[in-house]
Amino acid sequence: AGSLKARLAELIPLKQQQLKELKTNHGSKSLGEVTVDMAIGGMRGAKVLLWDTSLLDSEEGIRFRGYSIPEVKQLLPAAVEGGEPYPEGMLWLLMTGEVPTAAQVKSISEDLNSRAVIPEFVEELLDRCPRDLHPMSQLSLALNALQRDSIFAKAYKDGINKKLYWDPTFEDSMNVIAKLPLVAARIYQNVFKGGKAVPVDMSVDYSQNFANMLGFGENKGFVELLRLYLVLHTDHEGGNVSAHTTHLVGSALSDPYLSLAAGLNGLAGPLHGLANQEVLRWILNMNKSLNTNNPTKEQITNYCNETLASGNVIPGFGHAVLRKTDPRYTSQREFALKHLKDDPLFQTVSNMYEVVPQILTKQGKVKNPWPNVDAHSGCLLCHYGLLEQDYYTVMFGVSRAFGVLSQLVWDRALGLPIERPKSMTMDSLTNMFK
Ligand code: FCX
Repeated sequence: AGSLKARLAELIPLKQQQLKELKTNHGSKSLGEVTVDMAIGGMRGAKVLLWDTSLLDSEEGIRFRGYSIPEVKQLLPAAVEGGEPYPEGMLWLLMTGEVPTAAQVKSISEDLNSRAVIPEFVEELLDRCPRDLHPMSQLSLALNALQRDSIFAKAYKDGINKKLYWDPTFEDSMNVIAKLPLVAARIYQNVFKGGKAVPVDMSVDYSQNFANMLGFGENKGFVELLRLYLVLHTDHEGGNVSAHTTHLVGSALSDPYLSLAAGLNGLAGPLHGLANQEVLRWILNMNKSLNTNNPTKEQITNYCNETLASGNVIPGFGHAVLRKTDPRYTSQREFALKHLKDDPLFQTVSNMYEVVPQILTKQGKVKNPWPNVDAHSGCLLCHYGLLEQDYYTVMFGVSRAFGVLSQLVWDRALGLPIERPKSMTMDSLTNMFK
């Protein structure tokens, strides 16, 4: 009693009833037309997904269960007075829609710590990966291997009643979230450091543990940054590649390990989560070519124009849905202004904020010239000494698990069906409008 799972068990019948009423009362109503452009153009704007954990407004940005980022920061329990919220609290909020108490947050930390072990064969698998296998590929590999212990897969094989699917989905999801820092830290240690494995400390929170394992546990600023980072990257409604993929693969009743691994393979694309790595690489290449660590706005402008002229995107800018500065960017900027105002890399990121939107607007085809979440995260991590860009998307992935797996639990609780949209051939479309 009082646990997250017990609360979910109470909420599920209410939500099932809400869905039933939605279907009965409004099932046949239209959400708008589907145009040929939508079928060709990556389904932009087509309202065809159910996703409860967060909702994105193109002007205002993300709301998690109805709460904006400033509200989340204010409402969720924090480790340090006036500091960053615990991601554990975010998990409670995403799963239940309710703001947890400090005691409930603590119960999540303890629950996750108790689940934080990985089998030896997965450790060996990671240890045997060549150093030049991308950290995201290693993450995905490890998740697929951890799938051996899926409780959902076993329950399905044993003939579990479909009404109970959510229970093993919840157990798997909590296990995955608990195990991710161990996997992620092992990858970091193997690829970039001496391969040191730090055990879980049962008395501390998720972020402190993850920081300990990465080798940054003593650095209180880094731990606070990690809390913020893990909160901000959790969820961005259902249509982005990692969220939609997890949901899609899960709809075939693939278990949470397989579903999340699929989602993370999408996060590893440069137009999605890998953009955080690309941003830093782009800035460092610029600095290298100009032989400075603090380029002027004019130099940045010239470098942007070169990037565009060579047929590349400026990473960290633009968005498929957002039409304003991403509040996840703004929140990281506030963190930087508070903790690392004079960092030259932050100054470059700030200067880019001043010049890039105008350049992209002038180019005339970008629908959103403003920065997204990925434009800022790398500079913060660098400030605290986590310099290895190839690793950044792994941290994004650890956080993203919180959102997409919370929704996956609800997908199974609500009995959502296998996804199967209709596709068309070019000829069939051409003939349709002859
Ligand atoms: N630099 C240069 N050109 C850009 C651009 C950018 N930052 N953003 C968009 N464009 C271009 C597109 O490539 C497209 O060109 P095309 O017509 O020649 O194909 C045109 O502008 C219209 O694209 P638009 O409708 O504005 O954007 P999309 O919805 O198609 O794509 C993304 C959105 C995010 C993929 C796009 O803005 C982009 O490539 N940005 C850079 C990569 C990035 O930062 N991704 C991270 C996004 C996010 F926050 C995340 O998922 O993590």
